[in-house]
Amino acid sequence: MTQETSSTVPTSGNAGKAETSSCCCSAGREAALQAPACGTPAAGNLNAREAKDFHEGETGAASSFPQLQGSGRAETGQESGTPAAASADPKEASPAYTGSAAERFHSSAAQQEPSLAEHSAQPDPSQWPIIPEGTYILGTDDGEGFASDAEGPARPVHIPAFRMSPYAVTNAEFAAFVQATGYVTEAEKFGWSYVFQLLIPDPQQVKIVGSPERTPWWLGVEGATWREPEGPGSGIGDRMDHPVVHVSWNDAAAYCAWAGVRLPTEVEWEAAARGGLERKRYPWGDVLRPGGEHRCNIWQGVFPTKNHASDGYLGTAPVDVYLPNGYGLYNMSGNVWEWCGDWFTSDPAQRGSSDRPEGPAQGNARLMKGGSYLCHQSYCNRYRVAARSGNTPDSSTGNIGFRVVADL
Ligand SMILES: [Ca+2]
Repeated sequence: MTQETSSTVPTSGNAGKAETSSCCCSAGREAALQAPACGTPAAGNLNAREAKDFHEGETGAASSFPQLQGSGRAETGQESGTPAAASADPKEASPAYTGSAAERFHSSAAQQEPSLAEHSAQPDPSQWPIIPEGTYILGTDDGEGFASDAEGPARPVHIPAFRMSPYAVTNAEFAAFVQATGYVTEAEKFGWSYVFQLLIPDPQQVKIVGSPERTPWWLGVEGATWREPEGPGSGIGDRMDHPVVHVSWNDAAAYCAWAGVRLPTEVEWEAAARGGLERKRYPWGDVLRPGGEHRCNIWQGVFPTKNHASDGYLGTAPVDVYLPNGYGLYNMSGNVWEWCGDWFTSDPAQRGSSDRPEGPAQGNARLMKGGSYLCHQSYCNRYRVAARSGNTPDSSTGNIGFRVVADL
């Protein structure tokens, strides 16, 4: 595999904002995201100038919207699309999803509007698994880890008991929040959000307001929101049990305030993700696919052009697919990045530790854990439990969601 190195040095015009990291599989809304966590030429985000141009380009542009039909579920084995081209992974035999295949995949799903009236309940933490008080070995010295992300060293951290939602917050749950409060997300206020290129049936039919120069697979789609994840005309009617996406950290915090819960700290998230195991790479052990069985929704094939989706999903998956970990938590690896409460830092001395498990007191990016459906070992191996990334609090993409916790 190609082990990426990390660069956490900002480019220019961002003095004092060096502690910002963005995985190559995510994208930031603002200029603060200048520091690519992945050191490949393709990684990175908007620099200050690009971001300025980006936002200037948003205004006054003509609109041209597609009529997408949305579903995040790739019906593997039922596609009649283009056969897979040569794969980097000979074990992958499923058809590859290209742009045209994505169109077929989308058009195969029934389009429905979410029925907000059906989802009016706040979450009930009393039903959630308890993560027991204890001293957990967090971080890693794993050779596959990204030292420049401050994944290491492995160290003991004492954590009081808490409850964690077994699932990421779903579209249904977020709809209940919006129904109760009338909340408007930041993507809705900004008027656009980042969508991964292969999820857009026809990029020529959507209004692209910009794209990060070094991560061109992220397209800023006008009108992309949690309700319409691929832009106007798409929908979540058949994705109510999928994680809500296109929600910023600020949106997640607003949901928590309404629901009487909070975002986990990084150390809480990681201790929970480990599922009672110690010093393991994934929530279930050290082998990605034990017995050949998929345990998470990531990328199979060649990033970023061919996703064989042999795990069953091109985009998001329902929050309860695959086996849970030892604490009964689902999809702690893959599917969507999950916002944590901490500020991100790439300084090991400032990250969560035994004496400061809540992370740094301030920063420019909020921490994310878990990786997403875009992660691949060859490119962004951040679906390991110790992996970490960050993004600005107002950023939103189609692969960032969140999960919540409650104190006992
Ligand atoms: Ca997948």
